[in-house]
Amino acid sequence: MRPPARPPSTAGRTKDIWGERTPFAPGTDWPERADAHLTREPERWVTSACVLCSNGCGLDIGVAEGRIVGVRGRTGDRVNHGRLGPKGLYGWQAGNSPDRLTRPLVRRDGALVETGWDEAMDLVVAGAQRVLEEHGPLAMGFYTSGQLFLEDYYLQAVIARAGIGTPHLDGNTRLCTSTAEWALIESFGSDGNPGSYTDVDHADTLFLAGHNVAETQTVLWARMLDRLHGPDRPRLVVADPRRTPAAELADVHLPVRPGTNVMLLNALLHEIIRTDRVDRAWVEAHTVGFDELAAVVKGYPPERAAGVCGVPADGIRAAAELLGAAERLVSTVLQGVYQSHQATAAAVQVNNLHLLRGMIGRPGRTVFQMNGQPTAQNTRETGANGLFPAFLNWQNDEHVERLARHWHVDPMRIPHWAPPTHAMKMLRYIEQGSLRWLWITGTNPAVSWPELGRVRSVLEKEGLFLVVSDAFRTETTDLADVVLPAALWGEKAGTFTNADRTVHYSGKAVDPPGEARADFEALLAFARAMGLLDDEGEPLPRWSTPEEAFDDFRALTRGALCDYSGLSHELLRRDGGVQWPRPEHADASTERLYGDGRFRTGASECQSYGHDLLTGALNEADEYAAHDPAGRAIIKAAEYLPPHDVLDDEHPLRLTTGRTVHHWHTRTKTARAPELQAAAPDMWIEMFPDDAAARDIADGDMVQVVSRHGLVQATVRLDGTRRGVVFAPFHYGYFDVDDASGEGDAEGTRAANEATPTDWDPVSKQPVYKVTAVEVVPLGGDEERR
Ligand SMILES: Nc1nc2c(c(=O)[nH]1)N[C@H]1C(S)=C(S)[C@@H](COP(=O)(O)OP(=O)(O)OC[C@H]3O[C@@H](n4cnc5c(=O)[nH]c(N)nc54)[C@H](O)[C@@H]3O)O[C@H]1N2
Ligand SMILES: Nc1nc2c(c(=O)[nH]1)N[C@H]1C(S)=C(S)[C@@H](COP(=O)(O)OP(=O)(O)OC[C@H]3O[C@@H](n4cnc5c(=O)[nH]c(N)nc54)[C@H](O)[C@@H]3O)O[C@H]1N2
Ligand code: SF4
Ligand SMILES: [Mo]
Repeated sequence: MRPPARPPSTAGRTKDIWGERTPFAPGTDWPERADAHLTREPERWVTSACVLCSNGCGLDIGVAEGRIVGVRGRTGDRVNHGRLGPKGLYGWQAGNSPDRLTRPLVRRDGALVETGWDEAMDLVVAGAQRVLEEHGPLAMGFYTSGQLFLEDYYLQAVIARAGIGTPHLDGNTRLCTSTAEWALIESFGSDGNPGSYTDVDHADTLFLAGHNVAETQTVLWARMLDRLHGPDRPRLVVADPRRTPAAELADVHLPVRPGTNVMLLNALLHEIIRTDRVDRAWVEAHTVGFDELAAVVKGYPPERAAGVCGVPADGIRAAAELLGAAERLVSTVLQGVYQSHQATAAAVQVNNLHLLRGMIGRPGRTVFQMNGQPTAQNTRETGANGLFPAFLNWQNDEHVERLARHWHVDPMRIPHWAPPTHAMKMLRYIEQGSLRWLWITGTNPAVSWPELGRVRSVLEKEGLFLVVSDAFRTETTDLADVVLPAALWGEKAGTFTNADRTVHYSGKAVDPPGEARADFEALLAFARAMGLLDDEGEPLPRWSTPEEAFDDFRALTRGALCDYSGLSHELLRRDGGVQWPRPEHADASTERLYGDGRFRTGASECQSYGHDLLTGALNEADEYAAHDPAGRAIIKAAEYLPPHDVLDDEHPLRLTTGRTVHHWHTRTKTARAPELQAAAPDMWIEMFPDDAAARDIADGDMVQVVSRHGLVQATVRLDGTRRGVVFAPFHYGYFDVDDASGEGDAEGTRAANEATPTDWDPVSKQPVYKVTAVEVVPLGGDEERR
C-alpha cells in the first residue's frame, strides 16, 4: 500500500462530494486515489475502516499526542481503493468533541447525575435481578445497533439467548436491513449478498431500486460514476420518486410513486417474460416457482402499472428493454424498497429479475440487497437481529442443538418456541407492561423510531428500567435510568463486515475519554455480575476478550455460508479487508456466492422456511420439506396491494423520509463535525413546485406537515421531488435545537418521525417510513416574511 506523500487538500469535499473522476473501462481495475483529511501530521497510523455507512471503506486512523488527528483511505483496500467520502473524511472529529459522556449517569430524584461505574453497574444488575425474580426472563430485553462490532453483538446474543433466556433481543438493523436479510433468505435460503463490489467494474447495466447511492454510499457511487465517465459506459436505470444525483444521469429514471414498488417491478418482470428475455435453461436447472411468477405478472402490463406508479408506460418498457438486454446486470436495492410498502415482496422481485435472467454469482451479474449501517451484517450474522447466529435456523431442532452444544447449554435454555421478538413488538411489550428492563446500546430510538409521540411516552413509562449506552447525551439517554458512557470507534478494537462481505479489523487508536468504556467491557461486566453460567458450571461466555469472542464465533461458523473460520484478528490486521466465506486453511476467500447455481435452500440447511410474502405467515418445517427446493433458488411471486396509510382529501400527499449526504442518522456524530454541520445545519422539507403553489407556499416558507400520527415543522425547498410527494430528512432531533435554528421551541415538531406511523412489513417486520399520507399547510406569520 502506498501512503500519500502529502495529504491532498480536502477542505472542499462537502461540496465536491465524489472527488476527482478516475474513469475506467469495463473489466479493468478501478484506479486508486488516496483521499485523506488531517488536521496535523500524525505520529502513527492505526488500521481501521470507516463506520459511517455499509460501504466499509478501508482507512488508517492518524494519531498524534494521544488524539485522533485525521484519516487516510487505504489504496490497497478492495472496497475503496483509497477513496473516502465526506462523512468518512470529516466524521471522525465527533470523537474529540468536548461534550462526550465521560462518566456514567444515574437518575436521582428525576434528574440524571454523574456517578462511578461501580454504582451504575450495581444498579443495572440489581434492576435485572429484581425483574428476573419477579417477572422472569421474558421481562428483560436488549435493543442494539448496526454500528458496534461483531464481537459486541455476539456477546449480546450469548447473554440474551443462552444466559438470560429471553427472545427479546433485536437491533436497529430491524429498521435498516431486516428486509435485505429476509429478501436474501426468501429467495436464496440464506442471508449474505451473493456479489462483490468488483461486479460494478464489469457491469454493462446498473439498476438502482430505491437507493440514493450517490448520497448514501458516496464511494460506491464514485466507482459507478467512474464507469459512467469511462469507455463503454454502462446503462443506468433508477427507480426513485426523487430526482437523486443518480436519477439525473440515468438512461431511464422511473419516478415511481412511493409505496408502489411491487406494481412497478411486476410490470418490469411482465415485460422481461413477454419479450422472452428469460434464460429458460438456467431457470429450469436452478430455480423453483417460475410458473407462479409468470401467472401473477401476466396481470401487470405496463399500462396498468403506469397509472398506479405514476410513471409513463413507455418508461417502464424502456427500462425493461435495458434490463432485459443487459448481459452483465448489477442491481442494488435499499430503503426506497425496504422502508416502503410491501418491502420484502418488492425486494424479492428484484431477486427474481436476476433469477429469470440467470444473472447471479458471476462477474458483473448480481443483485445487492444492500446494507446501510457499517456493521449491520454482523448484527444479523451473530444473532442479534432476531435470527440465530451463523445463519442457523431457529425452527430447525438440529440447528438449535448445534448452537446449544457450542454454548454448552441445554437447547431448552435458548428460546426457540416462537420467532425472536422484533423491535416494534418490544415497544408494544413495554407499553403493555410485560417488558420491564431494557438495555439499549448504540442507537437513538427517541429520534429514529416511528411515531415519536408514542415512543417517548412508552420509554418514559413508570415500571420500565431503561439502560442506555452511548457516547453522547441524546434524546434517548434523556429517558434512561442509567446511562453508560461508551468508547467510540477508534477507541476500541473489533471487526465488522460490509455489504459485499468484506470483513475489516478496526484497531484501538486512542484511549476513550474519562471513564468511557467499550461496550464489550460493559456487557461482559454485566454477564459476570449476573453470574451467568453454562450447563457445565463455567462462566457464560467462557471467553473475555473481543479476540476470543471472534475466535468462538468463527468456530461456530465453520461450514456455514458465512464461514469465518479462516479469518482471525491477526490476519485481518495484516491483510486489511477480506471477504467471507473464508474456510479454515483456505488461501483465498470466495468472491461470489452461488456461482455454481446451487443455493442453500435445502430443508436441512436453509436459514428459514420462509414466509408468505403478502401475509407474513411463517412456513412450517414439514410443509417446506414436502416441497424441498433442495438447492434451487426460490422464485416467489407477489400481488400488489395499495399502501395502508391511504390518501384522502385531508391527507392528499405522500411523505417520504430519508437521508442527505452530509448527515448520519440522528446526527450525534455529524453535527459534531464542523464541515458537515455547516453544510446542512437545519431541518427542511422538499416539495414539488405545483403542489406548493396550490397551497400558496413559496420556497423558504415555514410549513407544517400533518399526518394522522403527528406533525413536523420545517422550511420548504421547491426542489428534488415528484408531484404528490414530500420528502423530509430524518436526521434532525432535539439535542441541539436551541443552537440549530433559532426557532427555539421546536421540541416535538422537528423530527420527521413525529409524523410517521407504527406499521411494519409483514415478513421482515421493518417499519414503513416512506409512505405516510400527509397534508402540508403554510404556517402563519410567513406571509409577511415573503
Ligand atoms: N449520508 C448518509 N449516508 C448514509 C446514511 C446516512 O444517515 N447518511 N445511513 C446509512 C444507512 S443506515 C442506510 S440504511 C442507508 C440508506 O440509504 P438509501 O436507501 O439510499 O437512503 P434513503 O434516503 O433512506 O432512501 C433512498 C431513496 O428511496 C427513495 N424512495 C422513497 N420511497 C420510495 C418508494 O416507494 N420506492 C422507491 N423505489 N424509492 C423510494 C427516496 O426518494 C430516496 O432517494 O444509507 C447509509 N448511508
Ligand atoms: N423516518 C425515518 N426514520 C428512520 C429511517 C428513515 O429513513 N426514515 N431510517 C432508519 C434506519 S435505516 C436506521 S439505520 C436508523 C438509525 O437510527 P439510530 O440508530 O437511532 O441512529 P444513530 O444516530 O446512528 O444512533 C446511533 C447512536 O449510537 C451512538 N454510538 C455510536 N457509536 C457507538 C458505540 O460504539 N457504542 C455505543 N454504545 N454507542 C454508540 C451514537 O452516538 C448514537 O446516539 O434510523 C431509522 N429511522
Ligand atoms: S462511503 Fe461510507 S464507508 Fe466510505 S467513506 Fe463514505 S461513509 Fe465511510
Ligand atoms: Mo439503516
